[in-house]
Amino acid sequence: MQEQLKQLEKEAVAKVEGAQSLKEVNDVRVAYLGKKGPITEVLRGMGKLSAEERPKMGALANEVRETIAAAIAEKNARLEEEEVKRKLKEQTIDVTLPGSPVKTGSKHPLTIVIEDIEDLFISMGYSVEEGPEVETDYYNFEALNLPKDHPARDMQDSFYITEDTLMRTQTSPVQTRTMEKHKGKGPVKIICPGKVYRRDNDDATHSHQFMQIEGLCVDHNISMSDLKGTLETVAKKMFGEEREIRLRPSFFPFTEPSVEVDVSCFKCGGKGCSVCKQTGWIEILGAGMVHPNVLEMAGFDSKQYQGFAFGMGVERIAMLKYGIDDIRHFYTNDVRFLSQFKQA
Ligand code: 2NL
Repeated sequence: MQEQLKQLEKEAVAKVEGAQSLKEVNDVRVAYLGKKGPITEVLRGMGKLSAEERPKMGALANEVRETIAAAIAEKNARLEEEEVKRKLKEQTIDVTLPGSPVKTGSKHPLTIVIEDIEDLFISMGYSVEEGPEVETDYYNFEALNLPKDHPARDMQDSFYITEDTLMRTQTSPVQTRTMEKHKGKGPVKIICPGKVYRRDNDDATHSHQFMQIEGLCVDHNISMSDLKGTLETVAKKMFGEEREIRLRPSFFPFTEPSVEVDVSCFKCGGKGCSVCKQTGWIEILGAGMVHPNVLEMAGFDSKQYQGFAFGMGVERIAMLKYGIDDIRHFYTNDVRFLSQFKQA
């Protein structure tokens, strides 16, 4: 019996030593130390032993059990340590490697131009105003000195909702609405960016829907020189500090006098090139002194108050600034186009 127990101990310890994994060690434990294991089996035969031999054999059996258990504990500890070492090696992270880039979107070029102009005017004490895109005939035309049957309405044909409501053709109605709210008291200093609509045949430079920014400044003693100084600041901000502006006489029903504003060519500096069509100048916006009729209809005394106003097409500015050749690029949402306008 003693021999048997010693033999079992040898066998079990050898198997523990040879085990390759925690699971194999556990299998050995179950096989040798379990209730149905060979040691228990041997001890069942103890009944045949004498009274002196029985406790000796019991003590030996316990010793064998403990030896096997100790071998198992030691092996487990070694296997676990090896496992940790293996994992550490396998999962090493090189913290000096560059991170994977995060893809960020970018602003729409029209948004960039609008925000640049907004920032500039806010810095000069203006506020940004918005208003409805579906307008009444009154605010879109009448209040801007364009009475029914005025020939200048032909150039601004629109999409009509009813006889009297239409998609606005300019953002000026926001300005007349804002002037009304001031109840004849200046100053009014606002810019109005937004979508406008025209009945037009779309091509590379025309769209039935586009964006406009209009500006309005109404106060005492406002003159053409205020207009010129302000627009020169705009031109320099948008096209570079070296730019100059030039005013040419023009006509708008809502301003008198009216001007067309050119900026010296940012490509050739004014010598003449393909961008400025050899003239050295590029037209960027229309402007003028607010017509007295417009001031009066909005509740201002035109003897006490004067104002200047201007309007520009945002697409046109963006096309010039970024060298875009087709207005339709702005609306077709091609990421290859849009991703080119990342701001610094
Ligand atoms: C252009 C010309 C212009 C205005 C817009 C305006 C607004 C009020 C009163 C007077 Cl409330 N004028 N706006 C003035 C002159 C020109 O736009 O070519 N736009 C694309």
